[in-house]
Amino acid sequence: MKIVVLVGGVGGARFLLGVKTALGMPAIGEPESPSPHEVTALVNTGDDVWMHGLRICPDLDTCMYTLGGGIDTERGWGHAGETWVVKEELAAYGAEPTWFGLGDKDIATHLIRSRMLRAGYPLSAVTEALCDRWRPGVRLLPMSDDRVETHVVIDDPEQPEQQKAIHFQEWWVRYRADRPAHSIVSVGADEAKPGPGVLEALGEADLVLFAPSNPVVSVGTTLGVPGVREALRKSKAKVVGISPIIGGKALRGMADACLTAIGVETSAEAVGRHYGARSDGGVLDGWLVAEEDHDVTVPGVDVRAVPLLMSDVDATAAMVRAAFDVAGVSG
Ligand code: GDP
Ligand code: FO1
Ligand code: CA
Repeated sequence: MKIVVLVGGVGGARFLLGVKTALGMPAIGEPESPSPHEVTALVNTGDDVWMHGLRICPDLDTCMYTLGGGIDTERGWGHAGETWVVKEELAAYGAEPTWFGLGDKDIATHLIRSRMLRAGYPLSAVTEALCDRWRPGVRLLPMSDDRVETHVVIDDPEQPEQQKAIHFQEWWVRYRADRPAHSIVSVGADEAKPGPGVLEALGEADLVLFAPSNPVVSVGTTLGVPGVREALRKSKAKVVGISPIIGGKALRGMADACLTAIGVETSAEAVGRHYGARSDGGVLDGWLVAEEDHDVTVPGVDVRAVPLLMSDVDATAAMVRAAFDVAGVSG
């Protein structure tokens, strides 16, 4: 079976561990013998940013490190056993930004990526090269090789009554999303093309899943790359989403601030309706919600209530199998 999963960072990576497990693959690394199944993750790159001359791709790296067994599981991003010597040295120089932490081991990834990008390799080729080391066992495809960056419009703290756009990372990491967002903009999306293999993967998929990733700045950004939504809408595969919102709350994070910015309530029902039914101009056939959200309805979408906490890999695999059920496929 060919499965395509739209993912962001932490939520997406944890979900992919469950997808692999549900398909009988090892959660971490590659299967020892070839699997009859193929998992392709379409990864959000809207969080990507240049810092200190390095290109950082948080969602790609979170997926790569998690599936390759190198993630710091507590933080959810960066390397396990990380050290911070370079960060301290940069701070001693007063080099901005000081609010973003690049670990020493992580920096090696960014050095290789930045060097390859400057040499003219597209991000998809760079990602493939990095994955040669990490062997995530799924194909990690950047949603686009073009520069698409999420920016957030907030009140300018320095100029009363003025607004300014800041990079998503500054809003998320520096301000912890507590500055009200007037809007969230995907800069460069209009001219971006889907990355190599993205449309082909959607065209050949037997099943498409939306991880319980941020519906605005993870899945939403990928859906905003011209051509992706259309490819999903005409895919022969069923499209099943998993709600990141349980009982009106985002788990571990500030997704509610993103939903508020685009005028969508923080509820499993509102997010399901925001994605909408494929039969009605939207992108979903099925929508998994948590048991406490069992009364959710989304017109034209098969809504099922199942346990949605990714507390461990087996619980996540059970969620994935519930998605197989809704789609009428077997893993
Ligand atoms: P990020 O890029 O690191 O922010 O991660 P993602 O966009 O991939 O995922 C973030 C989303 O995952 C948040 O909106 C959370 O609500 C959701 N999430 C985290 N843990 C869980 C979980 O155990 N179950 C569900 N259903 N959603 C979760
Ligand atoms: N998140 C933080 O909260 N603080 C950081 O200093 C930070 C550094 C960082 C470095 C590399 C990387 O790949 C991710 C990093 N993250 C950090 C996580 C990340 O920026 C955000 O959580 C996501 O972009 C939202 O998905
Ligand atoms: Ca992200």
